[in-house]
Amino acid sequence: SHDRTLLDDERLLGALDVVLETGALQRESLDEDVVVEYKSRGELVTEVDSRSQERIVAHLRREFPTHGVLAEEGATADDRRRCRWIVDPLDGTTNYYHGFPTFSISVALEVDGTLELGIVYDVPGDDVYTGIRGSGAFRERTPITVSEESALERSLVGTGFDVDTTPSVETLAAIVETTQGVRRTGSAALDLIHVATGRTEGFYQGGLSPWDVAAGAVIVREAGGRITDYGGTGGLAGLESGDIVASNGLVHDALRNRVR
Ligand code: 2AM
Ligand code: CA
Ligand code: CA
Ligand code: CA
Repeated sequence: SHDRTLLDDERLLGALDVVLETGALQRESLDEDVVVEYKSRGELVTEVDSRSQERIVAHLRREFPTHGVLAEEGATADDRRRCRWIVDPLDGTTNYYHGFPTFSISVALEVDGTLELGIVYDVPGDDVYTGIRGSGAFRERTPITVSEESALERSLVGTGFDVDTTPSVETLAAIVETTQGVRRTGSAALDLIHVATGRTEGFYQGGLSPWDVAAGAVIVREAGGRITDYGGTGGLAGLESGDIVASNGLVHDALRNRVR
């Protein structure tokens, strides 16, 4: 996997192989019928989510026996240790279940309460995005940076909403009326990658969990962008509240002021 990233960091490389292998298994099973359970009308979990998580978590625990793991599908262990991995084994499960080719794997490492590295694997696109705090953000071996657009009216903005609760249609209307367009991909981790690569100027979504956001947050910051909660507080505030605004920095407050 060394030839997939410029970043020569043993923690990153120790997690990368299992992410790529797990993604390959997800691609292979995309057109198969998979067993699904419903957490709610809008939230599905498939056997592929569970299998992917088991594979990734088992590998991380072998490779990094002193680290903890916080992962979406319950198999959380020792997540209060100094170093903990934050794992979403399949981000965009509704897309995956429908065969809609937009989903990802998101893996981050937090050390002493600071997000140190992030891996987001665009599985259908077979592109791996990485970031390490202080060392930059990359698509494969190419550095990525956020967009230089400073006007919200010339911005493309990503969002997502929990279909089980009423999405804020007022906010959505305000964003539609003041931007060039809105995109809803169904994978929050990939939405953050779209900000980090400059394909979109910003992204907002409420009700997210740490595993949706942690890896993408490192990559957005290292690409020159900004990520906060709805109130504008950075650090881990967005991760803790689950309400996120990410941007190229230039349109951040203009976007944030329209999000309620
Ligand atoms: P998931 O696919 O891992 O569940 C969809 O808008 C994005 O929001 C996805 O990243 C999805 O992650 C995430 N999400 C978080 N909570 C959700 C919920 N209750 N229902 C649907 N998607 C949710
Ligand atoms: Ca889920
Ligand atoms: Ca997710
Ligand atoms: Ca998931």
